[in-house]
Amino acid sequence: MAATPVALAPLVTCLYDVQAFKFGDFVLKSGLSSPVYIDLRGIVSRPRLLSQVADILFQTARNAEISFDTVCGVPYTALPMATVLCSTNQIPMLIRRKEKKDYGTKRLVEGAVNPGETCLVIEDIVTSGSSVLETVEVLQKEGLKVTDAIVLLDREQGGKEMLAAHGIRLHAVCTLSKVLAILEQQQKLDAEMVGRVKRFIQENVFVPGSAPPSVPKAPKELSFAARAELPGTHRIAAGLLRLMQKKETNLCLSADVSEARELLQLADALGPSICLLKTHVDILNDFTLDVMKELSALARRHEFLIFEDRKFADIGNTVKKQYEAGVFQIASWADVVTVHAVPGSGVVKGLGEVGLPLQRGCLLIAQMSSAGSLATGDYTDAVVKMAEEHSEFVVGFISGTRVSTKPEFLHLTPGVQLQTGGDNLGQQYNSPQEVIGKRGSDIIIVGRGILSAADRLEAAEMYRKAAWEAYLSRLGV
Ligand code: 5BU
Repeated sequence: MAATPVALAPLVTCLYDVQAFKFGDFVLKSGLSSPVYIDLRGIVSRPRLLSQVADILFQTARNAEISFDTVCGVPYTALPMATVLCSTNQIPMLIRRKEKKDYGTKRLVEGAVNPGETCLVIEDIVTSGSSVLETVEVLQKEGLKVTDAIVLLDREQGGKEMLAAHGIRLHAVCTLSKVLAILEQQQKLDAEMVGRVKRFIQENVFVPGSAPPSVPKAPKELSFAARAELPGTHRIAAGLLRLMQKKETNLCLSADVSEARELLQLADALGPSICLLKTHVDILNDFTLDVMKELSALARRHEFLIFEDRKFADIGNTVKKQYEAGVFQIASWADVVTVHAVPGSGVVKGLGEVGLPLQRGCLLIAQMSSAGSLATGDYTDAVVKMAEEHSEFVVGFISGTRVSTKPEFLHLTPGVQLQTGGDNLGQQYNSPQEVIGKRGSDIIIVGRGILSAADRLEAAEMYRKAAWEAYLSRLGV
């Protein structure tokens, strides 16, 4: 598609005419003294200008050849811009609420949220990039992909670089230098003021990590080794984090096979490459407790943990029995199990009564990888809260993205393959780089990506390396 150039001079002139740019001496919200003040809020009162701005934002997205399913404007100034853009071009829109979630049970993102879809973020003006990032993180927490943001005006104070460090490409319709050049050429600004503004911009570039006073500093990313030593880290999580660091692996094998012999062969051959081996024990045709004893011996030899993906989802009294007894006696051999939070906290309490004395842990399912999953938004938030209230037994989450900022919790993500796509029953795949590098998860769970390969060990090593490298680059190593 040939790019249509965006005519900047008429736009800048219109913005100047509506007094969007003020030059003089101002004190910004951050406390900084600035020779320039930009306020694009007046655009909403000029319908023709608002339409023009929306068209230009859309044209900029097209010129950059970005593909997206939905659009979300950063509240509030960019909201009407996104609305006009979406309405004109018949694109579904999402609204991000700005209110903190403790104000009630309202959703943080309104509109049809389909996890896995790509959302384009629209912003009016970017300085440090923190407002865009805040919206991006809320959208990602809902399972949406965000790769690009379009901004009407980039003040060129480090926002583009900061967002790039978080995997977001920022495309600016216009930069502050360009505005200065146009206004100087139109003799609306003298050379002295242009010089002052340019110096101000250069002297106030926010380098990633040194946030401006008004922007809360992002918590420093801790290594797996450091997270293992935090006082609040669960014993199981600490052990797992240590072995991950030692073996340099954040790969969990989903060993979805139906014969015990194949399960044990896989555990022996791939054991050195993995930190966890995940089972669906009820898939096995020839389950015996002796098989699980052999599996436990292999787990000790190769240093990985056993994870039964049981997805307990009943009242506490029932799950307690399902966990401890019956044919499978899961608690006797599984270090961790998955749990649905839907019954309420009784499910965790019931399992804890059996698991805690055995020093076991559980993972709460905060999001699922399957299309149309109902585990999103408020539900996910409630799961995180439940985990925090039961951190004696909950070691982390199954989720597509990082859902908790607490480094004590682990995030494990299924639906991972090197090739993105899905199966014909709703599974959706993301790459290890996307899951670990961009969405902030810790461990990838891979089944068919490895099991369907001609050489399973070679495939496991490929996944191990991809996930480990994504983790290292996240740390900035
Ligand atoms: P796959 O072959 O890589 O698609 O297998 C994924 C495994 O993870 C499989 O055992 C699922 O039961 C499991 N899984 C999942 O795919 N998605 C989820 O949200 C949860 C578990 Br929870």
